[in-house]
Amino acid sequence: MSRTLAIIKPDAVASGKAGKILAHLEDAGFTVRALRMTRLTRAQAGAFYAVHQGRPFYDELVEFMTSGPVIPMILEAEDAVTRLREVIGATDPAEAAEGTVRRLYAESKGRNAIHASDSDENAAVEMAFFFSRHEQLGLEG
Ligand code: 3AN
Repeated sequence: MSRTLAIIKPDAVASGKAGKILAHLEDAGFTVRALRMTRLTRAQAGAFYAVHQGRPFYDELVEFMTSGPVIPMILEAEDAVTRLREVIGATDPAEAAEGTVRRLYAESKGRNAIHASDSDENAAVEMAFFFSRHEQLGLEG
């Protein structure tokens, strides 16, 4: 078993799709190990997406991610990172496969409903970004 970080983004929270997305992830075989609702500051969103700094969509991305509450969560499954990327679909919902979270619930490439870590290394960094060591250690069983 391994773990990854997902974030239900402000568009999906605002449109009342958070529950459906959570059910979709559980139905796909993920166990929720930690979850909270929070609102990112500009500094936090900027730091989270630091790898995209300088790209044309960076400012828009930070603006969007701070526009309302988000729901970060730690999900567990076999090959969690790879499996979750499959379940959420391509960045652009128009290109996402049928039945994926983004195909079902995302509005656009920018407002695309959900984030998922793209590697085990980034998953570790991103889980630590939202959840304390204490919270992560208390998740066994
Ligand atoms: P993914 O979320 O599928 O890993 P990345 O890592 O390429 O996609 O991009 C991170 C986030 O940046 C995306 N989830 C999306 O919200 C935003 N983004 C990426 N490309 C664009 C774009 N061309 N226009 C607007 N926003 C974008």
